[in-house]
Amino acid sequence: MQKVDESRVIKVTNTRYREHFHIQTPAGWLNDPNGLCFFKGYYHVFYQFHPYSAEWGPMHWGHVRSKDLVHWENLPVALVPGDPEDSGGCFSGSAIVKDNRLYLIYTGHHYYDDGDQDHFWENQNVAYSDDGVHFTKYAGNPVIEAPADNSQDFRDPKVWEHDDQYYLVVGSREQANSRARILLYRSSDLLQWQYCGPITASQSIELEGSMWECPDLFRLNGQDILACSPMGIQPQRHRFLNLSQAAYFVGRLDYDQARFAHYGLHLLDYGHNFYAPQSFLTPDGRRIQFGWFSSFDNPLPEQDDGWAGALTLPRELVMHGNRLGAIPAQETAKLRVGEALNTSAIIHSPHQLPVADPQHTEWDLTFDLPNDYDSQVSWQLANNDQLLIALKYDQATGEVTVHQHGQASDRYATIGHVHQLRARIFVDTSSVEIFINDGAATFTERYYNDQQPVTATVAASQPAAIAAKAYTLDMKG
Ligand code: DQQ
Repeated sequence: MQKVDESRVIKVTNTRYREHFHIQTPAGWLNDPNGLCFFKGYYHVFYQFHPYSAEWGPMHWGHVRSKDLVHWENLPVALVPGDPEDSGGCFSGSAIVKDNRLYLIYTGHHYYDDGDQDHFWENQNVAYSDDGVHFTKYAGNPVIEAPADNSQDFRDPKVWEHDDQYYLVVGSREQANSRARILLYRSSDLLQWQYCGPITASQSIELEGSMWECPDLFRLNGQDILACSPMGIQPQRHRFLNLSQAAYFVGRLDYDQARFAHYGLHLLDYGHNFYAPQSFLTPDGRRIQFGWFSSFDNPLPEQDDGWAGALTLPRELVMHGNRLGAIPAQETAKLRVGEALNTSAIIHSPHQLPVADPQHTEWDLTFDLPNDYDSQVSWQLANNDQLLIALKYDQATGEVTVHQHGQASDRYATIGHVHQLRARIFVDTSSVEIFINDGAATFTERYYNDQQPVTATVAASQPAAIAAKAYTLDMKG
């Protein structure tokens, strides 16, 4: 088993954009959340990690654990690449507990020796741990190799248990037509896997994508959900505007026929920066998801400071009508270190919400819109020179719009015509997460502020009542 070369590990050189209550690396690069689970009294979160620079590089699995899902303890790197079955990286995967042992199932990434980073092959591997801290790679790796009709893309296994069997889905691209598909495997021991076949495939690259990374299949309120991170979808008016997106299908998995029948593809989050989410079941039966504050379209200024990327807060997935939505996990209340504001007012022209630390604040805003059909209400975070993030709801279009400073275009979610808008907004040093109307829409955003003071302001196009609560948040609290 490879080890981290401590002499090459980088350090954070400037804390100006460091988050206060989100999972981030000690230093170095982070992308997808991996291996979410609850094991021997701790929640575990792993993440795609490059400890030697603030750029994406040979992928390790970084590791944190928590007793309460919001206060995290850094642990030693769980998986280091470079062994024969993960020579080019330990790519994304998932975790499951069996017989008191924690199993990680992850993708081994391999480059051919032609120096071309786009020329690779992938297989699936197992590692295990009895203490949840130290991991051993299984001597019989790989446990799954790609089927003969597969292209080089074959990654991100997500495992679960059903009727005393283990199943996993893996993201795949078929060789013949270059389209995304999801493959299903079954096992009784997590080590010997039987191929069940492709359960569904993209109907068109333009509309549904060429590769579905990080698939996640789970049951919620009597429906089967296939979440995935499609690459290659073309923008459709106000939808699918990011380079890569996180999306889902609602349907039903037929385990015997290995078929997932489903309705159309929907966005999981409408913001600029959300990708590769993964979910798991808490011991009390909630489906909790973490995502990566992705950045494909814009530079990450924190790379100059020796780190990059963060994971979202834990979100509880809920069905909102026949759509999948998310609300902040109830544990986020444990991050509150003080009440910052509790007020109500009739607002019209811009109205500042005075809190001590607007960049480390949870906002809970309820707008009661007047009984007409074209009111607009808004919330924004700004410094003296720049609008950093702005949220607007327009009754006439039924659309919520989010603007992020520096982004070429806004992002949109249609929630329909409502008379009450509740926005729960979590602002950290360089991220904002917005939850609208208990699961109707979420927006996940990064922002970078270099100037004080920062202020939060609400406004309405016609007089509207607002109830505003705010709490200061900190993981150290
Ligand atoms: N990131 C991992 C892959 C996955 C991609 C590599 C998604 O396993 O497909 O870091 O962001």
